[in-house]
Amino acid sequence: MALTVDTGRLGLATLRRLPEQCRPLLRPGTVPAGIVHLGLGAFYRAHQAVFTEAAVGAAGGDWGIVGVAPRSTDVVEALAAQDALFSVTTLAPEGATTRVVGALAGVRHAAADPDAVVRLLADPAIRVVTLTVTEKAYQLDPVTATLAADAELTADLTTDRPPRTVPGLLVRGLLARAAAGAGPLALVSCDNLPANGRRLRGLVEQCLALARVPDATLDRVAALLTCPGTMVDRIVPASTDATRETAGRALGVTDLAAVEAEPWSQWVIEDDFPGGRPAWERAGAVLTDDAGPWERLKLRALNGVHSATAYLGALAGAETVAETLTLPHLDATLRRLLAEEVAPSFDPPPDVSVADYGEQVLTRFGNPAVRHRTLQIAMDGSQKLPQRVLHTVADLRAAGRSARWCALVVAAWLRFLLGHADDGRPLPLDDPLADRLRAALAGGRHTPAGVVDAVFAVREVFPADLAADEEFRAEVTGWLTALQRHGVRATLAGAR
Ligand code: CS2
Repeated sequence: MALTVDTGRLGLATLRRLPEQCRPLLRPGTVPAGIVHLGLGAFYRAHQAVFTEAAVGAAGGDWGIVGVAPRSTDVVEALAAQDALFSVTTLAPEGATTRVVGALAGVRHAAADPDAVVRLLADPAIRVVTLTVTEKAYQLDPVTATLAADAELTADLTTDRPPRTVPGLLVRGLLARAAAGAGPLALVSCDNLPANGRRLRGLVEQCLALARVPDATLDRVAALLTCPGTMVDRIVPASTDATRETAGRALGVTDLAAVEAEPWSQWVIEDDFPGGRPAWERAGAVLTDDAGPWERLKLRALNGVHSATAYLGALAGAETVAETLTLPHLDATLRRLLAEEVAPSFDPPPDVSVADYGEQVLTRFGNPAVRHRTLQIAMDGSQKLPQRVLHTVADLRAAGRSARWCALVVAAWLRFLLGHADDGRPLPLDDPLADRLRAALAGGRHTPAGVVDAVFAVREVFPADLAADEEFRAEVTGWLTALQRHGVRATLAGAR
């Protein structure tokens, strides 16, 4: 689709033409690089890049960011053509505002030149490496967090070829850094994984073991590294032509790397940075000793409810989250999920009320200006459901409580896996375990009990004790029966 604005391209040369309120806080090229970021998706550009720009703008420091795209070429090409500048449009219900962000000091495409990325990770000027690569890129079993390396990662770790996977790049970079004596590094996962810092350290250790690295080298790498945990939060739908058009209108120049996001933005970071860090607290981030309670709050009360909304909405034929929230009775169902199950399942951070947080979440989901597609959130369910819903179930069941509303979410996912919405339209299954899940369901009669039996046997998603929990199975089977017979609307109307 042709863009309506054709008055030039965003870049250093056109900065002065931007309306004053749209200009970046930093000018790329003026802040030396101190951070490497892996994963240049929309979420990163609207979240950590914005925090870091504000922190450096307020407090200074050599914390320019070199952004590395592990796979996608489009974003690197767009950013390279724009001197690493891009805009973020904030979608408040009352109107949109667009601003250019100048946090990136440069961009690289890992697939085009993996060795350059390895050298960068070994560069003493780089003291922080952050990651937003999505859950599946870690190649860890979602339940046990043990390494489930595919053929590409195995080849990265056991041969000399240039690395092609994210863990492969990291490990090669860390080995090069240890060999160069380049000083300590904080490796920071900003993905929605439980205990993401510990998982990332576990990933690195398991990869080094698979690579048969000698003990002395293992010790040197371990001594280099901290892996602070984080909680990251901002709703950032995938960019579309409409995103780029809105940005183009506001800026007066074309921005092919434009992103859009809701107004809310939160970042909680464990303060463990041996080589220093930007003054992120000056940008509103919370620095803490333990991000665990924040992470549980966010994964269970936001992401769990997001997945619930996405599966129920997709089955009911709703295109976006905001549209799903207008389904009769959905709101009441999500409130009961939050109050009766999510809230009692864990201890929240001090002075935080899960009830208030849940209300904010529902208001955020209802923001009509944000067009977040249910099918985008429905992706990769096998990687998401454990920490978003099944950990809540495990904690409730261990305390002798029922997990009825969580069972509805699981049932909605199972029905989604069967591949058809309530009106018969096909639903795509985009999941790294798609083949396993399809095979589990193949051939069987799709009775509710048969579907539960088949999918509960997938150990990467359902741990054995949960799969053996008869009461929980019965709840899921009951909801799935209702969903299959009557559809989402009638099931919600009759939900007690
Ligand atoms: C969403 C998240 O796509 C998804 O699975 O639940 O990306 C969500 O929008 C963010 O975590 C919000 O911080």
